[in-house]
Amino acid sequence: MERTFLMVKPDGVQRNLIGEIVSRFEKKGFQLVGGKLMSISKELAEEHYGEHKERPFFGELVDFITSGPVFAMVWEGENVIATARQMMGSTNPKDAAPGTIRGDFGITVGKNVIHGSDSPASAEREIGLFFKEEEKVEYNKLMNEWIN
Ligand code: RTP
Ligand code: MG
Repeated sequence: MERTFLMVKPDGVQRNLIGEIVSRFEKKGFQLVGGKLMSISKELAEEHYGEHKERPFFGELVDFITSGPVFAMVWEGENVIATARQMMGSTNPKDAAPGTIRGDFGITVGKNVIHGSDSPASAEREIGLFFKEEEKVEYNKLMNEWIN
């Protein structure tokens, strides 16, 4: 079963959106595999966003993601990587459709509430960066029979 890495960014935590965001993925039918409130070190931030290190906004991005706690999560389900990206909406909230997380709660591209892996390779890389093996929980939910 596919897994993805999702993270409520510091703005989402400060604005009390953890519950709302977790709730959307729960109600959709995905299964929570791991979740924790944590601070991101500068080193972890630079590694996580390494693909953007030559971009002009890289410094701001690292400063922002380390500016307060984040809520890091692993979610599992069929096509969860692409579906979670759809549920998040476009990177820039001004282009994000109403009904998406960024469309409903964000205004500017810098503070766009949530991060989600953009491919199977980045999901695997990011889950490995943020979660130890023992922090991921294997369990069966009877409810899955009503979804899949
Ligand atoms: P994320 O990685 O955070 O899930 O966002 P994303 O895939 O939708 O967008 P990505 O291209 O990976 O960009 C990472 C984050 O960098 C910030 N950004 N700022 N000032 C700018 O033009 C600009 N462009 C991107 C955004 O906060 C974006 O989420
Ligand atoms: Mg990205």
